[in-house]
Amino acid sequence: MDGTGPRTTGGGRAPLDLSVYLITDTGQCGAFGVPATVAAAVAAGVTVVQLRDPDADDADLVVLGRALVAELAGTGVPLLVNDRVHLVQAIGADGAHVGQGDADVLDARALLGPHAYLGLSVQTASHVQAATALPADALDYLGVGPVWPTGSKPDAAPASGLERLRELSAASPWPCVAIGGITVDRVPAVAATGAAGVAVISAICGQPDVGAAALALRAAWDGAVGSGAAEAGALGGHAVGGHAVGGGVVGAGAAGSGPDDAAAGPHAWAGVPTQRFVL
Ligand code: TZP
Ligand code: MG
Repeated sequence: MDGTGPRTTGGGRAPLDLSVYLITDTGQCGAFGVPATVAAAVAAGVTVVQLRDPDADDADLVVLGRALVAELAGTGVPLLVNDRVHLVQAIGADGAHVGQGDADVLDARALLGPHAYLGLSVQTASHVQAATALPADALDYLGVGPVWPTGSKPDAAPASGLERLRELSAASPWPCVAIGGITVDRVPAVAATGAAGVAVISAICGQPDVGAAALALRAAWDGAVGSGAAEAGALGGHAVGGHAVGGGVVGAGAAGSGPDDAAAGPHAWAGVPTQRFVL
């Protein structure tokens, strides 16, 4: 490492750019479809995609996941699989995201190996505390929420609000992505808590113009964290707030983020301009 590239976490994983994180919902994507939604959203600046379809059986999820892998090829945007850690390899995804009631984190990490990403949902301070007892490189990030009520997950925990998000983000040695009821208007309040990004379903899936919806989230996040809006014009295309969009991106890692930086303070990754390369 020469000090200029992205910092790495355990297993040599480059830190994730969690800033605008799309979770797919096959029903909400409707006739437009999940792959087209992902393509439009990523072209507009989404930085992580999570494949989530609790109703699909394993075989159908693998087919859909492979379609997303093909859609994301060359973009540098990672695909994570919700819950079903055992399908990550068959799909060719980059990792998984598990909830409190899903696979044990260490079992999931053992199945995934050291190079895949792994995120964990938390709702309470004791969830964060339990996670911090794990080896730091077992996880890459925490998902915190629902922050606001959500219609997208019928069995979601009660909404816990911005103060809880602030508290858990501060307590977490990993970057935290906020989830649940997040709209464009709520992005600045989320960014002010020290969270590393916003994870959404309904703010993108099923929107009349998926690309415009994702672009609005991208612009809201970049505006809120002040990540070099002035230099965006120099990147060409539909550059928004320092993130080049409208084309593929590679090298989605953010400098100085993740567990390695815990000593620098709980918010070492917040607002750090993302290192991205336009294809
Ligand atoms: N986990 C906690 S809330 C939620 C999940 C999967 C759903 C978020 O969906 P939306 O539509 O962005 O509120
Ligand atoms: Mg789950």
